[in-house]
Amino acid sequence: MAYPGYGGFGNMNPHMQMMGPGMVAPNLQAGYFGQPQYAEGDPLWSYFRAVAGQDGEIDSEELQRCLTQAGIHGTYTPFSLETCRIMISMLDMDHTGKMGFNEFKELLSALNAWKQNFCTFDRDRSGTVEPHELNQAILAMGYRLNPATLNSIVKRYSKNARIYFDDYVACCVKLRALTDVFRRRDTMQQGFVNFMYDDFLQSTMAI
Ligand SMILES: [Ca+2]
Ligand SMILES: [Ca+2]
Repeated sequence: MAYPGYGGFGNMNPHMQMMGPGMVAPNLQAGYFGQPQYAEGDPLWSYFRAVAGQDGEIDSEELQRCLTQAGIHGTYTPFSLETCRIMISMLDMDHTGKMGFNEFKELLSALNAWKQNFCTFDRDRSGTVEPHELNQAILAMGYRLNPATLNSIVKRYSKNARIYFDDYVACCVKLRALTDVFRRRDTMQQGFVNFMYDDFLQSTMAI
């Protein structure tokens, strides 16, 4: 298999995939439909509500502000707006263009894992890792990519032969999202799928 076997973001809400656009969801809440409402008892819920504001969902500016204030980046440079946009589009399973509660929770746990991963490579805490360390990180996450693919990823996400934390996260987000798009269609897990042109663009342009 060419990609990790762990459950990706695409599997986080199986109910959602069964709901067509015309169907009325029970317990409708912005960004949180099709699932039982256990958000109220969740310690993150009020934090999410505060960040999301009136529309009940988190957009890229709200996300950037919240991640910066929460100090998720630690000693590293705070996330750029572009990386926040990528995070949202990657998790936007219900196509609202913004981040709902479950999507937000999923992001926070992924971010913590990626940060830990980055820190293990950035031993001198310079805020950057070497290209070959990005290779190792990608392999350590379970992706099996050939050297040419790894090279093109490194080229895309490095600046002056270094990879910054922000770009590293953008890379992880995109790799995971595109892998999920592919995997959802690769039902036989054969490592190849057929895409119609429109389908391909719809799946990849949004990310
Ligand atoms: Ca909002
Ligand atoms: Ca959403």
